Parts: sequence; structure tokens; C-alpha cells
Amino acid sequence: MKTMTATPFDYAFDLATTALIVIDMQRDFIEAGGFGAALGNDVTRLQAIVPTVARLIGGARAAGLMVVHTRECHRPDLSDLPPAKRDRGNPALRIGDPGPMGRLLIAGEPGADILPELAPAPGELVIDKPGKGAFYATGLSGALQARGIRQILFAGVTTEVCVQTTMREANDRGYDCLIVTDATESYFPEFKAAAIAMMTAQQGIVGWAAPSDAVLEALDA
Ligand code: C5J
Repeated sequence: MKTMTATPFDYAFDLATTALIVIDMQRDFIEAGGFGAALGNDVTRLQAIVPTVARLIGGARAAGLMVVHTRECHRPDLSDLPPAKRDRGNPALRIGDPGPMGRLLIAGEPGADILPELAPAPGELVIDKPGKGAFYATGLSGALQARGIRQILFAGVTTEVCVQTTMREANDRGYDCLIVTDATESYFPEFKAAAIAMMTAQQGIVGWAAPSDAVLEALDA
């Protein structure tokens, strides 16, 4: 087992049983003209973490970790998009409507793609998910079990929505979860801080948190 300094206390992990899950680093959330911008958000906050996420993915690959990427997106016929989800947001620009990067949050459209600088390597698992959590209605659980994964490192966007939801799902499934604090971001800095504080409070009620430097140092040690 390796150990890294983390909040609220040291995090123990084994390279053979640890996965890095990178949540929704998609053009639709991070570039102008996408779904996140259609909701009125400032996407530049999210753009700022891209080099850190790239460094983290590089370190995980070099250490031999399982690397998983997720994309929040829906089928072109919208059959996996509940009206409750479609009807919220900007009524003039909803999921499935055409935008500058194709139909918003639709699988196969340019906006649903992962940023080219964070593109999955051949053989890495890519999970398309219709919900905020990556375990809901996907094959993630089976894929992690098949690899014997027991610890999960989390990066991606947005901290308090898809990252937090997935980390909570994973915690309930028995994984030791750690969020990499500078490899995740929110459109709302106060929500990011609150999400990390909530998850690590009460002796790590949902999991641990550590910055990428600590994670990369531990992976390399
Ligand atoms: C949102 C996500 N914020 N990936 N999705 O709708 O966090």
C-alpha cells in the first residue's frame, strides 16, 4: 500500500486497485457555446484546470492506474432524457437543441466530446452517462469490479454536481474515494469549497481530498 497526505487524514491506496475517474471534461461544459455557457455560466473557471487534469492523467497512466473518462450526454432520440431534466435550465436552449457545437449534450455531437488535450488513450474506458452520477444507468460498476478496483481518485467538472454525485455513489458502493482539489472545478467557487468541505467533514464521511502535487508525488513514490 502507498500513502499520501490528505484531508481529513492520510489516504492509503494500492496502484493495482486504484482508478482515476475523470468526470465530464467535455466541450459542452468547458467551451463557449456549450451547455454550461447556455445556462449563463462563466466557463473560463473550468478551462483553468485543464493543464492540471492533463498532468494528473499523465501521472496516472505512468503509474499504471485504470483511467476512466465520463461524458454526460443523451441519445439523439432523447429516450434517456427525462422531461424533468429537459424542462429545467434555459428554456431557449435546452438539452438536444442545436448550438454552435451541435445539439447540446447529445452523444456523437462535437460538444459532447472530451477536450482534445484530455482525449482518452486507446483502451481507456469511456462511460456515457445520462445522469449526474456515473453509476446510474451505465456499466461503470461492472467495469470497476472486473478490474478489482477498491480506491478511486476523482477529477473533472463540476465539483458539486457530477463529481460530487459520482463520489457519493462510489462511497456507498464501498470504494475509498479521494477528490483531487485542483483538478476539479465549479462555475461557483463557493459551491466547490462547500462540496469538498461536506465530503471530507466528519472524518471523511464521503471521502478524502488532496491536491494534485500530493497525488502525483505519491503515485511516483
Ligand atoms: C452539470 C456536470 N453541471 N458534469 N454536469 O450539469 O457537472
